[in-house]
Amino acid sequence: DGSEIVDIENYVKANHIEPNPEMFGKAEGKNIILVSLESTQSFVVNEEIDGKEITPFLNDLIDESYYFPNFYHQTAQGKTSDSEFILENSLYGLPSGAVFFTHSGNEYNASPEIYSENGYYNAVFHANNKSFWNRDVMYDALKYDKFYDINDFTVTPDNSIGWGLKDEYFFDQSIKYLETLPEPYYAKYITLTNHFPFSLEAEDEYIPEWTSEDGTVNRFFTTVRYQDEAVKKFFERMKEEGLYEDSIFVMFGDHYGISQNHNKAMGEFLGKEITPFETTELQKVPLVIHIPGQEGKVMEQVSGQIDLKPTIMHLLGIDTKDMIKFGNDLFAEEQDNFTILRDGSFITEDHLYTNNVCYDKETGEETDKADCEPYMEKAKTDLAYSDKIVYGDLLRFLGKHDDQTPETENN
Ligand code: GP9
Ligand code: MN
Repeated sequence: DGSEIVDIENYVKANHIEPNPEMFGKAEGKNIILVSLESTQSFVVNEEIDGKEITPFLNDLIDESYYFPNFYHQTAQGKTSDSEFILENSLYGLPSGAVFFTHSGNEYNASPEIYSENGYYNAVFHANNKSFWNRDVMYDALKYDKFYDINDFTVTPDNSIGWGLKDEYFFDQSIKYLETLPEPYYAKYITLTNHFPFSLEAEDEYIPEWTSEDGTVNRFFTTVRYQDEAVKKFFERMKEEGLYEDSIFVMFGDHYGISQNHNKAMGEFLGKEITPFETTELQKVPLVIHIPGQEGKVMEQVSGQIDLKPTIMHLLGIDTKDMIKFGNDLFAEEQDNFTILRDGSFITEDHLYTNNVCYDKETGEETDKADCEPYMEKAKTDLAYSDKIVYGDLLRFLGKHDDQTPETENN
C-alpha cells in the first residue's frame, strides 16, 4: 500500500527550506536552456595548460553568472542518465544499475511534467540513438513532449567523431528546432564530444594535447576545450537569433570524465597526491546559472545535482514545499551545506567522509570520526528513502494516501 510514502513525505517536508524571496520567480516565464556538459569536472575551470585556458568561455561566463565551485555530481553506474534522473526528480539514482533501465515504468513527478502544468513545452536534444540509456522510454515517464535524437540531425563522417555528431554541429543544427518550440520552453541539451576516449581531429583542437604519459588525460583537456568553444558558439547563435534575452541558462557537468585509473597524471596536473580525500573532491563538476543581465556571484556552499530541481523551480516561481525532493534551493538564505554522494560519501562545510574515514576539509587530513558522526544518519536515511521510492514506485501513491482519511469538521 501507500503508507510508506507518508513517512517519507513527512521527512522531506521537514527538510524543506523556504525560498529566498529575492530570487523566487526571478526567471518566471523565461525559457530554460539546460546544458549537460559531458564528463566535465571542475578542475578544468579557470585553469591553464601551457599558458592556455582550458575553458575560456566558461571562465568569462562565470563572471556574469552564479557559479557554484563546490557542486558535486552524485551519479553512479547510470552515468549521464543518472545525472538526468537526479536533475529532474531530485531523487538519487540507484546504488547499482541505471534507473533509466530498471524503473522506467514508475510514476514520477519530474520537472518536465511540472513545467507542463505551468505552461511550458519540454524538449530534449541529444544526437545519439534514442534508445541509448532507454531514453525513449524514460523520457515518456518524465513527460517530455519531444526528443530530438540522432534522426533529427544530419550526421556525416565529416561532422562526427568518436560517439557521434560533434558538439559544434549539434548546437548549430538544433537552433532551427528551438525556434519552432512553443514558448516558454524547457530545452535540455546533452553534449557528447567530451566523452571518453576523448577523440578529436587536429582541425578541432583549440589547444594542443597535454604532455603527460597518460594519453586519456592529455586528450581530455583538448575535448573539454572543444566543448567550451561549442558552447561559446551556441551562445553567439542564441544572441543572433534573438533567443538569448528571454532565456536562462543552466549548465552543469554530468559526472567525472577522468577515473581513478589516471591518478598519476592527475596528481601531476594538480601538483598533489590523489588520496581518497582528493578523489572525492574531484567529483566536483561545474554548475553555472546564467540569467541575462545579471552580475556574477560565486556561490560557495556545498551542493549537488540533487539541488537542481528545487533551485530551478523556485527561479521560475514554482513552489516545491509539497514536492518529494531530497535537495534544496541553492538560492535560499539558509543553506544546509551538505551533499551526499551515491556511494555514501558525504561533504559538509568542514568535513568530508569517504570509505569510513572522516577528513578535515581544509587540510585533507584524517580527523576524528566523531566529527562526521552527526551527519551519518541523514546520509543513510536520504539514500534509503530515495531508493524506497524508486524500488517501490511509491510516487504513484502521492496525493492518494489520504483518500481514506475520514473528513474532519474543518474539511
Ligand atoms: C550517450 C551519452 C553518454 O548517449 O549520454 O553517456 P555516458 O556514457 O556518459 O553515460
Ligand atoms: Mn555522460
